[in-house]
Formats: sequence, structure tokens, C-alpha cells
Amino acid sequence: MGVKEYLLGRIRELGTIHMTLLDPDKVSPREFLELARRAQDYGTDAIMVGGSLGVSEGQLDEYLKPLRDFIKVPIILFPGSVANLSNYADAVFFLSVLNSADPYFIVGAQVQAAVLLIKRFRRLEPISLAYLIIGDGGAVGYVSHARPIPYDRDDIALAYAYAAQLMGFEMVYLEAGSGAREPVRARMISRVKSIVTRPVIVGGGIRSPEKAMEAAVAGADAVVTGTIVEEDPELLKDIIRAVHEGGIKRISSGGH
Ligand code: 1GP
Repeated sequence: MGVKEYLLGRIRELGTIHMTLLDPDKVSPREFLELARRAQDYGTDAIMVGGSLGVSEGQLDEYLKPLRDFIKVPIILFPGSVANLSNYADAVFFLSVLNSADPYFIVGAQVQAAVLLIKRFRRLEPISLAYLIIGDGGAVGYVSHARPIPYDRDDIALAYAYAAQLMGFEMVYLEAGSGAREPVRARMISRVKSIVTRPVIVGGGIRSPEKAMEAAVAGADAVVTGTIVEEDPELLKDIIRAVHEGGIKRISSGGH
């Protein structure tokens, strides 16, 4: 089964899935493996690997290779640049920063990456993703020259997300930026989900079970947490549980 098919199946079953984001730039290879194992034990549905700054291809292979023996959930690359590809992962979010002001981040890097995927990374499953930077935006918003959509402009987020669906993107990611002071608001998530039928992933600044559940109940198909995994791995267990509970609650009450 492909990774996309697996994710869609889990979303159908649970309403909302949880994905753990690990940044090789922030931990040692040993800690990286340990965190991935813990996240898997706690019930995360996939491991995402990426960061906005400073990860080379050789470094990525060194971090990912040992994971293959221990991690059974999919490992999905979440690249900050075209140098962040590795054959030791299962899939790659082939992402376009749709609200960047620089065409390089919308289609330039993707053309370079397409060549690499054809020639060197044939076993990686690409999953196209419209990456929308919201509010704070964090490092990724800064680096990708984004014009972040204000937290309260649900109408602009909806317009971008629906445009992304019409343009054929397989998934949409509402990103407040790693470590954001405020996560994407529930109202924006539910507004986007009222029209968009592709999976909507939400992340950035979620560091409590309450906020994670709020995103799931509002309609997020996937909730991503990164910073909290490094800061307080114990809390991750409660966050994953809250995401799954929120998703089940939403689908059993007939929500989208
Ligand atoms: C960043 O959305 C992710 O790309 C996760 O953000 O590190 O704030 O959890 P946090």
C-alpha cells in the first residue's frame, strides 16, 4: 500500500491523524531515533522529517538509515530545500508555498526536485501539497518569502485552499510556523473544511492536548506537532490521544 493510501485510510478510520515532525538539525542521530520510536509507541500515524535550515543530504541519510529497522509507520520527508531528499524515506511532501512572493518557492524548487525524483529518488512516493503560511509563519515563512495570511482572514485561507484543490494538489497544509505563538484558529480550519474535500493538515504552535483536540474537532484531517516532541516527549502521548479522540468525536457527530 502506498503512503497516501495509508494516510487516507487512517483519516477515514480516525477522523484525524497525528504526524510527528522531527528536525535532524535540532537533535543527534541517537536522539532522533529515540524520539521517532517514542512517537511510534505513543500511536503517531506518521513521522515527518524536515526543517527550514541547515540539513544536508548526507546528514539526512545518516539520520534516516537506522530508522528503517525500527519504525513501521511511514517516514515522510518535509523538505526545506531540494537538498532534503533521501532514499531512506518512504514518501515526500512535494510542496509548493502557494502564498510565497517568490516564484522559486512556488514552482522553481519543485522543477529542480522533479529532476532529482526522476533520476535519483525513484523509490520516494511524491504527495503534492499546497503549503499555506498563516499568521506568525515562523522560520519557514521568512525563508520562503511568504506573505502570511492573517490568523483572522478565513476568507483568504479558504480562497487559497480551494484554488489549490482546483489546481490538483493532493493535500493542503495550513502552517502557522514551527514554534508559532498562536496556532491556526479553529474557525479558519472549519471554514476551509466546509469547502475543500482534500485532506487538510494543520500545524505550527500546537503544544497542548486542548489545542490539538480543538484543531481535530474543527475539521483538521491531520495535526502535526514538532517542537513539543523535543521539549516534552511525555506530553506527546496526551496530544496524540487528544487528536484521535477529537477526530472520532467529529466524525461520529457527522462533521466533515
Ligand atoms: C512546523 O507545523 C509544524 O512545520 C510543527 O510546528 O514545531 O510548532 O509543533 P511546531
